[in-house]
Amino acid sequence: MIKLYDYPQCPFCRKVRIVLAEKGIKYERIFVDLRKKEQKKEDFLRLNPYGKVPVLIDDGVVIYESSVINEYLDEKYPNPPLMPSDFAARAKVRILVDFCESHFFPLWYNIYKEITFKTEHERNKGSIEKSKNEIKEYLYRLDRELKGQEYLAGSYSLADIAFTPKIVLFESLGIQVDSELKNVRSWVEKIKSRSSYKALE
Ligand SMILES: N[C@@H](CCC(=O)N[C@@H](CS)C(=O)NCC(=O)O)C(=O)O
Repeated sequence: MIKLYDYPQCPFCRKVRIVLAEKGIKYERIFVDLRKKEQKKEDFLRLNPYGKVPVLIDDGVVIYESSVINEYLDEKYPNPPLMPSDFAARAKVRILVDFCESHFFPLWYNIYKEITFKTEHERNKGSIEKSKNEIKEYLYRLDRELKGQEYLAGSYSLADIAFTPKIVLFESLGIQVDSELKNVRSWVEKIKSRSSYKALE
């Protein structure tokens, strides 16, 4: 059976759990206690030299990096497909996944860490506001990407899945989606209504 080395609240582990849920794949979930630095122990570093979750083991093959894991799962377990078949559309999904992880995530994480790890008094409010404003610009970009379609690549894909663990915390992080961003608003609702959304737990 597939093994997933996992930490429940990790947004990267959540991405992988959503793919496993979408594909109905059964797997064993192995809790890695990040607070106890279990990810930096020798045994774990042999699986992932970066010392980070998620790590997936399938048929003895060890894979790390959530976006790589998700593409592996989609190729090995193609039903339902989470990538379009057309080459150009596949490239577009990868652009959006990269946009999510390399550009959107750092802003989101800046807000997350300020709110999660600091007291109200310690928080850098200016930095939170700056990240929120930049995220707002990115949400306008997503709204344009979504124009005329239900999901980022037309049909549901790894691009939507990359954003899902960030979306789930919008409310608690105080990230608002402007009312004029109708495409983003209905996309968020569609994502939340999928049964795989429960895999975030
Ligand atoms: N680029 C990696 C990032 C994974 C990552 O940052 N995981 C965090 C938890 S959310 C982690 O394991 N942090 C522990 C550490 O850096 O020591 C991926 O996509 O899988």
